[in-house]
Amino acid sequence: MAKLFASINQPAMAVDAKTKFGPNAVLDKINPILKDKLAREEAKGMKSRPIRAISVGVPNVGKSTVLNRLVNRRAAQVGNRPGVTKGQQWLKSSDKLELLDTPGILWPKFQSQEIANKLALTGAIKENAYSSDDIALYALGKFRETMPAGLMTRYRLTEADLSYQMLTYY
Ligand SMILES: Nc1nc2c(ncn2[C@@H]2O[C@H](COP(=O)(O)OP(=O)(O)O)[C@@H](O)[C@H]2O)c(=O)[nH]1
Ligand SMILES: [Mg+2]
Repeated sequence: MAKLFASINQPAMAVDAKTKFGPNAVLDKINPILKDKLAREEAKGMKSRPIRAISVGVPNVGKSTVLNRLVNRRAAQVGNRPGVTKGQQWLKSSDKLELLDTPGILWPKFQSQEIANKLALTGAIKENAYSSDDIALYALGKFRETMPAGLMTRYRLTEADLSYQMLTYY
């Protein structure tokens, strides 16, 4: 992922929201990007204002969790389903950084069934918008292909179970 962003010249940092990281790490990343703008404002004698940043992304990827980490409290509501964040609120991370949590966004039409399946699987789409049987079969097929060992451990399956030809999924 870091390579992908580097290849399009997009500053990026990978974080695990479950372990500690703070506003300074983020500000270290943002400040060089805004350097010219901040210098212009200072030259005009404007007093320095906090940087305001918003979270953008598909539902249920951890936006609110990252923001809570940055404000060091549970200000933004978190949940393992899409649509937990409703409305919008500015959160104070430090004197230098304010953050806006937003509900996730999805584009109006998915390019393929594969993309729709993956979004459903990661919990980005509301459960009543798809058939959970179809998505479960899709997941089973996918995991059988990409991580059979993990699948066997998690569901206590044998090799024979995995090679069982019952799956027709689309
Ligand atoms: N393991 C792990 N789980 C996370 C991480 N960030 C968020 N989660 C979990 O993912 C789910 C969705 O998080 P949330 O912040 O509500 O996502 P949002 O819809 O993008 O705001 C919650 O159950 C979080 O506890 C992370 O970095 N690691
Ligand atoms: Mg949220």
